[in-house]
Amino acid sequence: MITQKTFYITSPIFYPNAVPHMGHAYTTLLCDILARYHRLVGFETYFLTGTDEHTEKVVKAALSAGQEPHAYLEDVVTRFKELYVHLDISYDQFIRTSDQAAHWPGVIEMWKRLTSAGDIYKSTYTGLYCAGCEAFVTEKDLVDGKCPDHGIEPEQLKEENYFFRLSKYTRPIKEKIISGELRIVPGTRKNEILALLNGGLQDVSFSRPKEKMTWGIPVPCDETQTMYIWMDALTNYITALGFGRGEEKMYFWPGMHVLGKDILRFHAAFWPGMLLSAGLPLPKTLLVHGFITSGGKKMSKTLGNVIDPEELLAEYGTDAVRYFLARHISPFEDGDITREGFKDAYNAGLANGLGNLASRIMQLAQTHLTGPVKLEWKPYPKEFTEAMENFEINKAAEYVWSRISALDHKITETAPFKVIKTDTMRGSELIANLVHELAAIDLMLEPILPATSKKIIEAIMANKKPENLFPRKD
Ligand code: ME8
Repeated sequence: MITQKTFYITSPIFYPNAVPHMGHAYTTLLCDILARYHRLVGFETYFLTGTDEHTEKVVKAALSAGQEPHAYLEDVVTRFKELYVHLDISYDQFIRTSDQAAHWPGVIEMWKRLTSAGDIYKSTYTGLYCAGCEAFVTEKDLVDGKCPDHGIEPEQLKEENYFFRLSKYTRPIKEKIISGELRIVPGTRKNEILALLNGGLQDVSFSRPKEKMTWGIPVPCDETQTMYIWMDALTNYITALGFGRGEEKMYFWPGMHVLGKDILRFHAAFWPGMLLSAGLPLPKTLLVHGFITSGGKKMSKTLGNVIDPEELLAEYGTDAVRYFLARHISPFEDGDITREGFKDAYNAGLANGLGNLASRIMQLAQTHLTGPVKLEWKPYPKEFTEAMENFEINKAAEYVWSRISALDHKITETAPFKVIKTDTMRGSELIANLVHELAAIDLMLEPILPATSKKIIEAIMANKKPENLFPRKD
């Protein structure tokens, strides 16, 4: 029997309380590149994204927009889906936590499993809550009394809730992270979470009184309580596979999660704790990326440094944005984007780089070869696969661009346009070699710049110069 290798990758499910921004575009693009790469190398791949809708932020945003929450959500979800079309995101499923048929049964099943394991109990929560993070926080999470991520003062709460016995799982979670069974990439993030685990995990409040959380999934057997949003949200990674409703795609589990550093502890502590309690395997990998800033600062309307992904996409096109994010932002560190930097990178890497190279080579081929070269399939080079397998997308892209400049030099060095004047055979051979090398580069471009890669391979197969792929921008 042939069992196909599977690859399951998820983005966080984003809050639809505002239109998507560059950070959402970045995370989802990382997932997309990895999903496309794994499909190409033969994995049965499933790529999940979606929206995390049971947040009071949505209710507030809808109110201030003068809309009813459901209508507001439809509009914002449409904006996310449009962004994904414009960015060429090849997701297999877009899950919405308000989907009572797809998502709710699995969350209810999860709650029941935690309860049967004896891990849910009622108690009083006294403490702080940050509505921005949708998290119970402590004084030490604050800077000048405010949440550093959201710049707001948390609310003081005293309420009766159901708690999840997360403390019980501190040790097994730690062991699985140390052994690499739950791999956390990069190492800096692994160390960060191990330091947290060394301090011991506290039990967490897993529900809120219904009058405070009007919007959400009711706790089974207690209508007066609504499930805590992170309990509901994290479970999406398996409800999407049919957990609690037939398990049709559960064979993809466990998979990998891609997320930003802001939500590491939910993914590396809460979620593994829930899975252990429910008797399910932990995710294989968490890829935790940094934050994108603009001019070294957090993007903000007040600073006027917000770069809207849709604006860049409209001005430069899909693959230009994919190129910048893939090559010029490291998934392991914080990255920066400015309009000037974007334009320079575009002109250097795409207009003068890839675009010019493809056009020079295919111009020669079209003029001097009698027909298309015969393409041979070659496996990906080790430098490329290693970078991809370590999730170092920027390194993989860097390698591709090193091959692009090497090929550029080869044209100058071998000068087939001169050779062909005196030796037609030798000249044609040199040109055919250039086309073969262009095709090898193009195959590596496929997960990164899918549309451009397709145009180049079509030009090669038709032995024709492609249209101007990346016009220079002044
Ligand atoms: O946290 N740079 O949703 P969210 C890079 N609903 N990535 C960024 C970023 C930035 N400046 N800002 C945000 C939530 N992100 C929850 C998730 S998952 C079960 C629930 C990205 O809309 C990054 O991936 O606030 C970050 O983790 C995520 O958006 C937070 O998205």
